[in-house]
Amino acid sequence: MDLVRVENRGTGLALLTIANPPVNALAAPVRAGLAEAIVAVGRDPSVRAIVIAADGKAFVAGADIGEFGKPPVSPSLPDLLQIIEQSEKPVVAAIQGVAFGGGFELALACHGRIVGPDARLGLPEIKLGLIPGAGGTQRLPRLLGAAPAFAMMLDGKPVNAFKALALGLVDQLADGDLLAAANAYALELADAGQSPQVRTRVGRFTTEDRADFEAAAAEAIRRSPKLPNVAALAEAVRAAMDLPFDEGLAVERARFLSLVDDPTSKALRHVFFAERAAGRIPGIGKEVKARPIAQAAVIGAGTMGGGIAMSFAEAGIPVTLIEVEEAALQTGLGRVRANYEASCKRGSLSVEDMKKRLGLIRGAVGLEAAADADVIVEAAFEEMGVKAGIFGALDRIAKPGAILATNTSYLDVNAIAACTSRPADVVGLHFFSPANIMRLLEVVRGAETAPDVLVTSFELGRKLGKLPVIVGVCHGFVGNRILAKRSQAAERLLLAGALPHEIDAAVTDFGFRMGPFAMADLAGQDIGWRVRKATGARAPVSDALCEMGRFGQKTGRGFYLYPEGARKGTRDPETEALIARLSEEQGIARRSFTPDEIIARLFYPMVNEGAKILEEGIAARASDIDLIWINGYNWPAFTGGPMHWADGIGFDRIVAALDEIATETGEDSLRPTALLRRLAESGEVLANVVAL
Ligand code: T1G
Repeated sequence: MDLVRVENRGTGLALLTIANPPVNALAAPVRAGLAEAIVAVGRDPSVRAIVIAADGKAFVAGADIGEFGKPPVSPSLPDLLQIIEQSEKPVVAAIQGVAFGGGFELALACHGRIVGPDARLGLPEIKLGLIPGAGGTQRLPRLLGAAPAFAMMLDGKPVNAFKALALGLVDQLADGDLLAAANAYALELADAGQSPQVRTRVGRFTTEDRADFEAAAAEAIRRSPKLPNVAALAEAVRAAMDLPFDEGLAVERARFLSLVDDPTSKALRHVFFAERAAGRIPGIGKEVKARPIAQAAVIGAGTMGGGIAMSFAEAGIPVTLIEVEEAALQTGLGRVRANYEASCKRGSLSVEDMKKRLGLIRGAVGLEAAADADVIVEAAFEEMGVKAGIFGALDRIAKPGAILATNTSYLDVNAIAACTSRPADVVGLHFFSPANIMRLLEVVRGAETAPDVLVTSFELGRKLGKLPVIVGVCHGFVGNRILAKRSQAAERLLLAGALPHEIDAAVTDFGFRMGPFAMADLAGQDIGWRVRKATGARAPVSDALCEMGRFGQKTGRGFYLYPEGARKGTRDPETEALIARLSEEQGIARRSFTPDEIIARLFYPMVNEGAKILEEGIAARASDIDLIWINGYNWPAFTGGPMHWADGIGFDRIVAALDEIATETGEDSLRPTALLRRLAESGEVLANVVAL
């Protein structure tokens, strides 16, 4: 199939159409096709002007991310853009849908740009750990100025057609026939003998603009010490101001190519493809269609239930929030309103939108109010008896075909399904707190959950702005099961000799926003304590603190001290003395640990548990586990997630370390699982392990 069609319209205009579904990525054959076409029509005396258009909903999604790291294939994108820009015959881009990354850079190298009303233009390379590598850092500042261009490339967000026109990024917004407008504009340029090049735009860099840029660059670099592409972006934009165009282009290209090989970019590109792979549910093909979801119900107006109801309202889906008695319902509705009012106060939500969302949330008392819902999400107390009662009642109340979902974090979804006569309609939808903010949605596949219920759950999850990931039924599914391993490892480390602030510092230096102990104090240790008492689990230090009523921030002290309600804890000598006493009672000779040892002792057991999860088929692929920890627990995305990070460490090292820790602590559960031993012997990586 021709990836670039060439049509000589006989009107003096040549139309080049990119056809590389699904998003017209600028893969090597597309670049070659475009280069050949531009040269060919450039030689054709019957052609006076050229338009570049594209098939499908996207103009061009960018360079082909899958090509990075592979041997380069000519023409490179900069070479192609040079051919376009140097064309004597004017070249105009006709942009519908997205023009991202190299797609927007291609348009900037053209002599004119016409957009349709659905166009979105952006340079999101920063999100891939890169910078624009085909002139974006040199051309965009010439159109916008250095500071606005730097800001746009730093957040990577697109602008819509109207904003693009207002900013002067495009020449026209065609509200009718986009191609006709582009053709007319190209011929107009030809008639005027013009082929205006963005590279020749000068005079945008005022003293004020330069000062604003330098301040923004310094702040951006300070905030992202672990991201080399931020400094590289600043360097490239500075070159746009200080150097002739081609020299600036050379600086950009050199920085871009070094970033392509950087581990942070490889990690972020891994995450990009992981998010797309997560949408593929094992054993379910595209022929399985979702059930229609016109209205929802949420059972339980607590923090989770309220947050879930807010997610539905945000997606424009009417939702009934149900409680067992009026007072609890009013408390829940009050909390939802307070959340919205806080957002309005912050300016992140308009009053109009708040009213619209509140208008979509109806409160009710009694499960009968769920009778008309197409999906019902149970977010009641985390106790099997309570859930069994609710699902038994819903089985009688809910309409045929309604999806019955539980938001349980730990409990057995199959046991809950067995409380109904319709286990095929039962699924776990495990939201993460706060449910209206956190992206992750673990979709728990019960033994009898119907394929279309899973497809509906994924489609609904995306509509709610979530990242759905399929998981199997076990205690804690994937995220919390691995979290339990980290929590046990953290407690073990305290007794072995490390102190809370040392462990938290190692974890935040790794890239987490908070360490495990600061997080426990923030969330409140009493929650985990209650679960441990119910399951007979032990956490000697946390249990001792909870026995003393030291739950964390909410009680003014936990692992740390929070004087006068401070948000940031300070070391608590009493906690440290308690830890030393517990070590002594257990006959453990305390020793110090380096940050690297702390990271290994905390994270290797998590990787081991992830490997067991893959062996048991609880997760479909290693990259799903990465997404769960990045989006549910703030594992730093620039390391790719726990499994991608482990791939980079090497399993010979991890297996040896786990054996050593297991021997030292006598914890046989830390022995490396068979899959890890296999990888250590074969030198293989987890990324190639297909669990299902
Ligand atoms: N390269 C390769 N494949 C891509 C791709 C890309 N740029 N964009 C999307 N795909 C694949 C994706 O993996 C999926 O594949 C399918 O297309 C549909 O994607 C030199 C260096 C455009 C908004 O970062 O943001 O240009 O799973 O499910 O929801 O300066 O895709 O079907 O096998 O996301 O409709 C910069 C990335 C690249 C944009 C469409 N561009 N893409 O969303 O579909 S670097 C980007 C997106 C660059 C230059 C630099 C979205 C989309 P599969 P999808 P969608």
